[in-house]
Amino acid sequence: MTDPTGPAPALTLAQGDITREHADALVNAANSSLLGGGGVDGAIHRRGGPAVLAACRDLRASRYGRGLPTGQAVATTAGDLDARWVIHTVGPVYGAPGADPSLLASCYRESLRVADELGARTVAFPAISTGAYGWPLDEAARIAVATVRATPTRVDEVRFVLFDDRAHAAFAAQLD
Ligand code: AR6
Repeated sequence: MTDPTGPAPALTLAQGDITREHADALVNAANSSLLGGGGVDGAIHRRGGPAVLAACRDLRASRYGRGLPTGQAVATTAGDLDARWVIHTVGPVYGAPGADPSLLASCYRESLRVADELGARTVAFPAISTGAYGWPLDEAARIAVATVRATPTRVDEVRFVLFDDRAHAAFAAQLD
C-alpha cells in the first residue's frame, strides 16, 4: 500500500512533444485497445519502440481482454523513451453517451494513483481527450488542473506538456 501524503506537487507547464520529455512517467492518451493510434499515442509508440507495444499486448492478454475502460490507467515499460514508465489512460470521447467530465478527471486521478504505486516522482501529462476525442480545451484544462490539485499524491512534479500555443495558453490560464 502506498501512503499518498506529503506536500502538493509542483504543477509545471512545457510546450512541445511529450515524447521528448524526461520524467519518471509519461502519460499516454491511449484508447481502450491499448494497441496504439494517432496523436500522443502514435508518438509514444513510435519513440517508445516495440517494447511498449509488447507490454500493451501482454496487458490485453492478461488483464484487459475487453480493453482498458475509460477513466482507468495502467503502466508499462517506457521502452526507448527517456522515462521509466508509460502510464496509459483512456480519456472520454466528448459528447459520447456517458462521457461525463468525471471520467476525464478520473484519468488524471488514476494516473497519479498508478504513479504513486510505481514510486514515480515526476509525471508528464498531455492534454487528455483534447485531440481526436474532441474535448474543448478550456474545460479540459480546468478539469486537469483542478483534479491534480485535489488529488493526494507523493509525486513531486506534475508537468503538463502541451503541443501547441492554444493548449499551452488554456493550461497557463488555469495555473494563474
Ligand atoms: N506531445 C504532446 N501533445 C500532443 C502530441 C505529442 N506528441 N501529439 C498530439 N498532442 P490526442 P485524445 C496533443 O488525439 O484526444 C489516439 O489516436 C493534441 O494536440 O493524442 O485523448 C488514441 O489512440 C491534443 O491537444 O488524444 C486514441 O484513439 C492532445 O495531445 C485517441 O487518439 C490529445 O490529443 C485519443 O484521443
